[in-house]
Amino acid sequence: MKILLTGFEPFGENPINASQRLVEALPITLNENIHLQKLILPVDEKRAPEIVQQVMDKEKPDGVMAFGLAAGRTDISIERVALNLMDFQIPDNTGASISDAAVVSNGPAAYFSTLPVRKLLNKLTNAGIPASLSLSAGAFLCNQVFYSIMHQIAINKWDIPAGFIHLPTLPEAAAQNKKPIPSMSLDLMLKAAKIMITCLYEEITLLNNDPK
Ligand code: PCA
Repeated sequence: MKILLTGFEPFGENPINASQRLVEALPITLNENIHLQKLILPVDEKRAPEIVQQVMDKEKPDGVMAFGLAAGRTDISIERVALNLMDFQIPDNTGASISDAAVVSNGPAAYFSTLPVRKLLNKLTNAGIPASLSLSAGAFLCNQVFYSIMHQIAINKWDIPAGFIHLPTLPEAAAQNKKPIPSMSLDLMLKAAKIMITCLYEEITLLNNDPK
């Protein structure tokens, strides 16, 4: 089974992007059944959705788990909703600043994550990892990529789960931040990602064995 993982390069005032570090640090196989396809996206509102779409078209993953940094968040935030809205508070890495625009014109207002969000949350908290469900991935690149992934799956009628996870800052980045912000170690994020990917794998296996 192939699971696509995406992270983002650094952006804005964040010299390190925890999502890039996490995706890069994960192995390519989690066990003999789980193969991880890893992709680091530019913080570029034009190229990021194009790149992820091309890779999904080519690779046809069995599931997608996208990651991004949300500096200031206190825990692993499992996003529930992708909104059809771009309203940047800061420019992307090309200097583009977008307000009040749709991700996909005439697309639906929103998509729900199709990851087993409640199960992911319970598995994380049972393992002693701070986590929560989040109602908004913001209106910047993370939400845009999340929405683009969900839209592509919907229009192609692919039967695959996908969703987005926001991460706190890494301690080494928090240590350099002007204001005090919460942080989480890469080790704990790695443990969290492995738990979530395994849970997603189990969910996909369950769905594939469902006779309906
Ligand atoms: N976080 C930003 C974009 C890239 C990233 O890692 C966001 O939350 O939209």
